[in-house]
Amino acid sequence: LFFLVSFTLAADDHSFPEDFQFGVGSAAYQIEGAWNADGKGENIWDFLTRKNPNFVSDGGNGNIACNSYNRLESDIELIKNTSANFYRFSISWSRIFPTGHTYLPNPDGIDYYNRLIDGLIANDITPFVTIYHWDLPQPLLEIGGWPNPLMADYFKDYADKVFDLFGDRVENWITFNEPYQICEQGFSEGTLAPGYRQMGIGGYLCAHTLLLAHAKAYEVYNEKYRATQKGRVGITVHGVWAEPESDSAADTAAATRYMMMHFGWFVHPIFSTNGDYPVDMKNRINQLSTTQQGFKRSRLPTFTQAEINSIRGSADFLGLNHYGSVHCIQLANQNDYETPSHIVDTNAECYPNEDWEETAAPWYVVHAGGLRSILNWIRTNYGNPEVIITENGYASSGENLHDCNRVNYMNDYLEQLLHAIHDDGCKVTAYTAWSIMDLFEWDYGYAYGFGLYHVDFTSADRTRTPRMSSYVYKNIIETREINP
Ligand code: BGP
Repeated sequence: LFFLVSFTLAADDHSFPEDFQFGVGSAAYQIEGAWNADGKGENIWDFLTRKNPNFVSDGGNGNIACNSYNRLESDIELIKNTSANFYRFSISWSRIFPTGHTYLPNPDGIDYYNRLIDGLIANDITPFVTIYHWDLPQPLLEIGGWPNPLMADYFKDYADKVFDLFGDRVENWITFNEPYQICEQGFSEGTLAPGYRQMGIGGYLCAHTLLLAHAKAYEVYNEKYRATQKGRVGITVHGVWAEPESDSAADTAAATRYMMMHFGWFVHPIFSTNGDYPVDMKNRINQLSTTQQGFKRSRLPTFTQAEINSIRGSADFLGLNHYGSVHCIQLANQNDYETPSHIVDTNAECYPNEDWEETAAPWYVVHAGGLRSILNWIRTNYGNPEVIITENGYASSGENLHDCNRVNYMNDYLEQLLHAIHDDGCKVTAYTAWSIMDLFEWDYGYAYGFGLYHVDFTSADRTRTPRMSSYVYKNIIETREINP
């Protein structure tokens, strides 16, 4: 019976709760273009894609992207056409503070975000702002970037100014988008800017500073702004759902380790009661560092008790970016690896199941049940915090205006979300479709897109055309129901 109940929605359960909010998303470097317009400073993506034009697989970069910097009014119109309740976008740090330092502001950059925020509000669209979505000012990389502990204070100063400048109109804040990708991919594996390859070391240092930076920004908001601005501050973490390949104890443990060491790495310190990295993560890295790899201390830095206290509970909601799922088995022959890496530390080999539908983005496969599972994992492990789905979407290539696959994806994931809300009691209050339009994708440039709108990147004005999914989504938002 439980099986039937959980896979067929009762009539009432087809609706989203009355106060549930729907949005569409983007990020500054992926959409704005105008990389050096009106006093904007250089960021790590500007720098790296210029220095190494093939860093992104199709040779793409965000120099022009969707040219949204110059299409502000028409983009607001296009968001309005989806009936979205909110627009999630990010602020380009180097557009408003070209050197990264807050004592040197760029008035034109600040003006751009003021016009964007005011334009959204005038159209009844709530601004939902990501403070940092991967585009670090280049001068701050030159002092080491996130692995440098000083960055926690530089980020605090930046967040403080952002609250001060825009917080009279913005009530929804995300400090960081996807710390795992920023740190592990940016500073350990080198697959995202700045492309530093310091396996099993750089990522942990970066993550440590980033968590402290997040907590400091949260503290500043509480001390200076919360009473008057009455907003909320959260963090967005990328959550791939990991299932064991079989029900063996080894595979089950591998899947749990994967969850803990990707998602829990960041969610645990903020949302668990112990306010620190997951215990298993600490033990494994400590053990491998000191025995197998001959380090005198753990490669994972430690927090002081005061730091733990400041990180624990430092978010009003958890932002979840969810695209796909994996199956895990225990890594074979882990002792063959002499160099440290997060993969060896995790000791799990995880791949999408062959039966799951592929999308145009390698690794993102369709498994809608994974969304319900990860939401329940959050509910049971972290005391059912408020969750906002800050990204979910389907990658396709080409124009694809009649995007049935994206529509099916959206319907299926939203249906699982309804189960999580109505049947399981998960506290999810908002959903963001990634992305409002096709935009620059970090690994693959313009090879595929997630857009509700197609963008013609060969046309000078980057013409936008609505896809079928934009109408379907609009209908869902207006009726607050999925209409398969
Ligand atoms: C998330 C990022 C987004 C977006 C999306 C698609 O990780 O927050 O900015 O890019 O993934 O990913 P990709 O660009 O790797 O296809």
